[in-house]
Amino acid sequence: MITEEIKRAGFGDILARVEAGERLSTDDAVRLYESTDILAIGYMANLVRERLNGDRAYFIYNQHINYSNICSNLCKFCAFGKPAEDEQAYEMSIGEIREKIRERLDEPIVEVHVVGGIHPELPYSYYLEMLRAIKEERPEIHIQGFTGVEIAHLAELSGKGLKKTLEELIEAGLGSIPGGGAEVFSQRIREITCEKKLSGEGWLEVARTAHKLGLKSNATMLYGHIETIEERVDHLARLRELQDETGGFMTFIPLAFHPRNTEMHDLSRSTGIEDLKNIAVARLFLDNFPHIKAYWIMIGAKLAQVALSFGADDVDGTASEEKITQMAGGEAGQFLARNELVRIIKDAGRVPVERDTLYNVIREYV
Ligand code: V47
Repeated sequence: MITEEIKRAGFGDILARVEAGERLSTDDAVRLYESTDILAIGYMANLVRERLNGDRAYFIYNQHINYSNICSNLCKFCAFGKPAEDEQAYEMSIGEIREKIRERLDEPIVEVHVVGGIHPELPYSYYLEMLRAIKEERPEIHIQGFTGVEIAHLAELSGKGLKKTLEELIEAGLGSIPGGGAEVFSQRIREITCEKKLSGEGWLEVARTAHKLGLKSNATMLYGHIETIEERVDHLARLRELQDETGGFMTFIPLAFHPRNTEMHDLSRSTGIEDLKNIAVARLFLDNFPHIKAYWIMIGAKLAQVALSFGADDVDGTASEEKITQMAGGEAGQFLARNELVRIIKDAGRVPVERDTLYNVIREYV
């Protein structure tokens, strides 16, 4: 019996808490991370996953627009951001962004995921115009845009504070906020890898302010570089605490560090077990997050399939033209057709559910 094996692995007490629906402690999370007994951890994560989401596995028909890679933060783990003078630097005009939306009007896209670097020169008006232009081209589309780091930058540009800036972005068409920019909240990690970036507290403050305005958002954690297990658990604990306060997070997405073309290129890619463990521990610890995403672009479609039995209930979406992972050596590809996503999910024994950004069901593929 698997439960006997879990007890033999030393997790009898954690299993009892999971079965009783009780919250896990930070010590529990550290113990889980330290273990290599992936089947024991996965079994428990799957119990929570099925309790919350049954057999459903969500995906979305979406489009990514990375409007510019020019960035003044230049984080050591990032291959996407470039200084303005770099030969690979680019920025899209509002006209080019319109064209990106127009090009795909014949596809049933429900969400556009818009993120970019912290551009030193683009004015605040560019961002408002971008939102309005996307909505003009495709009024019904949901714009999930601007990481907490970009939003804090926009608040500085506008000089109007976070709340007012968010209100203006919402007015211009912003529908929700993606989970990027969280990295690892630890000040130690930020000083070494991204010293110019918004602090962990700053990121959490953007999420708090957004949630209070009724805007939903996601959260990520970039793992597999120089962070310790304790720093991962601290990151998750801070997210769980804020979620208790606001309830505004929809999904947690662990992001596997890709070293190629970054200043940290001497590090190795995470292993499959590490990827699964990050998904499973997140599912077990973040008891107040409705969804855990296995982002296939970063961990590959095959491992995302397995992750659907290790705590994940979402695989992201069709996602063409995503650049952040590609620039850092991602090999999973940039586009999966809807029927491929459906096949991947069905083969994993789950029911594919096409969703919109806010997890309203568009279609179930039974
Ligand atoms: O904030 C940067 C990460 C994030 C690398 O909300 C890297 O549904 C791995 O947050 N290797 C942006 N990761 C992407 C993101 C995201 C993606 C998909 C869905 C959602 C969502 C959010 O990518 C950045 C950073 O943490 N990142 N460089 C790298 N070399």
